[in-house]
Amino acid sequence: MSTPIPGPAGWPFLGNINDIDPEVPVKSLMDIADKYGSIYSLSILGKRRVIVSSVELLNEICDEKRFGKVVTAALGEVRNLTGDGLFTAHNGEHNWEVAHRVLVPAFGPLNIRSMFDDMKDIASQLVMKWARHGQDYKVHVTDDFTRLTLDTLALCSMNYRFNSFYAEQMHPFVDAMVNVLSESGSRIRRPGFLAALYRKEEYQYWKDVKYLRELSSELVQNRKKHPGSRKDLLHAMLHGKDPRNGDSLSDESIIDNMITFLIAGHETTSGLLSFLFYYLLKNPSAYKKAQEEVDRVIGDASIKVEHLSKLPYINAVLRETLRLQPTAPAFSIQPNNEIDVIGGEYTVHKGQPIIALLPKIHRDPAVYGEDANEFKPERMLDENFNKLPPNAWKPFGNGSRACIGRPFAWQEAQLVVAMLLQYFDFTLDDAKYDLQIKSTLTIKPNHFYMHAQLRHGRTPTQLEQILSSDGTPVR
Ligand code: FDE
Repeated sequence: MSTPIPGPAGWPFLGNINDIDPEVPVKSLMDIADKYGSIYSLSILGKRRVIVSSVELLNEICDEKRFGKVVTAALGEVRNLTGDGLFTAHNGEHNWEVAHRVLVPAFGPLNIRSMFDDMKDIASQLVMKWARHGQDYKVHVTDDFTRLTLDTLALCSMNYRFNSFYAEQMHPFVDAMVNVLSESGSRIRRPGFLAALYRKEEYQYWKDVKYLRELSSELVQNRKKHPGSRKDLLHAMLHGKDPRNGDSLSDESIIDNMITFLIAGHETTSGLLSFLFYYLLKNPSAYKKAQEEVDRVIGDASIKVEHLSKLPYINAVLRETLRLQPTAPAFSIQPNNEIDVIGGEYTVHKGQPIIALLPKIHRDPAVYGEDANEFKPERMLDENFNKLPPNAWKPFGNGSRACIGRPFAWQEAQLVVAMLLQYFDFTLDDAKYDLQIKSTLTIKPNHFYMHAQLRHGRTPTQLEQILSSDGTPVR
């Protein structure tokens, strides 16, 4: 017996396109879930999709024996830029397998630990910027965190410095990347035969794709000429061999993956940091606990990698932020078989993507209770986190296609949050500000500003001395 999947009625051909606000599609998808429940379907320009919003259904579709990642919609468009790189590869593509096996160890805990000093280098630039600007300066939170995450990725993965903190404008690489990503979203909303009407957009899109690939190619060639001794991700891609068949990555594949890391790792992590500060500022008792933890564990010392494992409350704050605001808010899978049944009654077909709508799943009252919409880091402390039912918290995706950059992003976020709480007191620019969301492929707060005041009456010069010390306390 199969039950029809509910959903809003649509127009012929256009389908439900008008039910989705192109500015914040996630919000529209969440609103429709409120009306139609934990499973519904939509049709857009003739393509049908199923959207699931409960932990129970997500748990079922996380079974990789039955379901696997599908690259569709905006992510499908991003293939124009990153080809069969890790993020945009179809399940089972050969280049994915090679790159995955070569890169898993490179993203492993030991390697990530060795990136600590470079991460701290960039984090210190952020800290010094805010210190020197002083407390009257209106910090554009998402912009500065984007500078931070982009520079960190480029430095740690390929020893390239964007030096975003030394420029008023973002690096042209960022503009090109942002444009390609936002066009990837727009292109799926216009049928192919309308492309001719968007000549200007199309021209810019392909120009940006070309620029991004050329710049990346230069970086690869440059490294080949001057190999040096760095064991970063680029090194791993140039010299690593697939343990299974001895294959190496082609230059094309290296470029695909270099751009992939920048795309996958910078907006998601900068969104995470931005949301986190929003929630701390709106929840003074959580803010206080986080800061007390930092003061207790790190005190006046210059942070070291050993400190990071001793910050359970900060960890919980990071997890709780990604629960409420999973910055990659959805991932798509499809059945491995032509046909399957989920929830015991709904028929789903291969080729029809099933979207896991994470911000809804992460607020499932059956798992998180009636206060699921509230920010409560305590529920994410290890002892509670480890008791969550399987697949109740999936901000890093699922199974073999889950986020390879997770340890990287986690270490970076822990470090930055700890340093910022250690050195500054933060306030909202507008005490009445309520969260607004901006969405591209990822989500981040919109129009979010804060102020940063150095603690303990320190001067920027004193702070600089602390940062450059070897970790022994300086007052
Ligand atoms: C991936 C990922 C995912 C999945 C998607 C799908 O499924 O479609 C997710 C959900 C994610 N990721 C999320 C995230 C968050 C954060 C914060 C991050 N992420 C970060 C990062 C950093 C870096 C570097 C990265 N990231 C990377 C990456 C990659 C490469 C990928 C793909 C994988 C495969 O193999 O597929 C991902 N990431 Fe992430």
